Amino acid sequence: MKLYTYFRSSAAYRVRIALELKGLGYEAVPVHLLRDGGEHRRADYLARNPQGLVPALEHGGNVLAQSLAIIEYLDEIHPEPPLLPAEPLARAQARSMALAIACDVHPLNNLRVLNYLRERFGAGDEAVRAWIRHWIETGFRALEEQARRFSGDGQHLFGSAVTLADVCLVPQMYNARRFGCDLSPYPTLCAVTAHLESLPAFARAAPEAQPDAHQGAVSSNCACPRSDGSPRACPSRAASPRRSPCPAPSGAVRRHPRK
Ligand SMILES: N[C@@H](CCC(=O)N[C@@H](CS)C(=O)NCC(=O)O)C(=O)O
Repeated sequence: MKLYTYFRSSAAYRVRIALELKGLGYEAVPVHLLRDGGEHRRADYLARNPQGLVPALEHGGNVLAQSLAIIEYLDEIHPEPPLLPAEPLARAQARSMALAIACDVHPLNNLRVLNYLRERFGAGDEAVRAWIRHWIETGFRALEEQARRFSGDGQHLFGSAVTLADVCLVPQMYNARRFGCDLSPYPTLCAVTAHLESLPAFARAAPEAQPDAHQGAVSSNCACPRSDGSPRACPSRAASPRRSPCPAPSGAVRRHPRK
């Protein structure tokens, strides 16, 4: 199995988590989203994956795009541990939480969307950061309420075992920290994330644990480049230690350094 991945891609991060949870070995093929205008736009990558985004999974000579389709495929061919509950309503609830992140939050903050805001509408750095935070916080408000209702143990978004919803939450929380969201209104999401990040499978899938996180100067810059694709100096290094997403004990909000 080959996974076309970028260390900071949250969609690729989801698939890495699923592969790790299932104990599936894979070859990681890095696709740099910033270098040379984006390796995902090159003809050889588009020939494999016409959608032109990461991740893509190559398996048995076939290439699959879309992280959730890939994860459900993995779940079907390697059912243990299951990433969706067995009961139909529970499955739908877990999917609903996953989709709230994958469909309603993440796409709005994708690189090509941010670039379009800059190029077409002249948005500057602060406007782009405000946009990112707005959509993450809007999504998290609803998700926090759903987590309060559906978490079985305060350690998982739905029920008491890892589901697709958790697989989507951790990468989105990573982005929320990167972009300086105030996470204090989301204590349930913070507690769930803290638990999940303590699990070895999630730790192995984390951006800072990926070989391409350490390849060259460009990769240590933010995946929120200038519109010409050139890297921007970023105060948060790619390999920055994982930090708790929760407010500091004093009640002061712990923020990711602003870019
Ligand atoms: N819905 C897709 C989203 C994939 C996606 O947006 N990937 C991002 C990285 S997280 C990407 O390749 N962005 C490149 C760009 O926007 O130009 C999935 O879940 O796989």
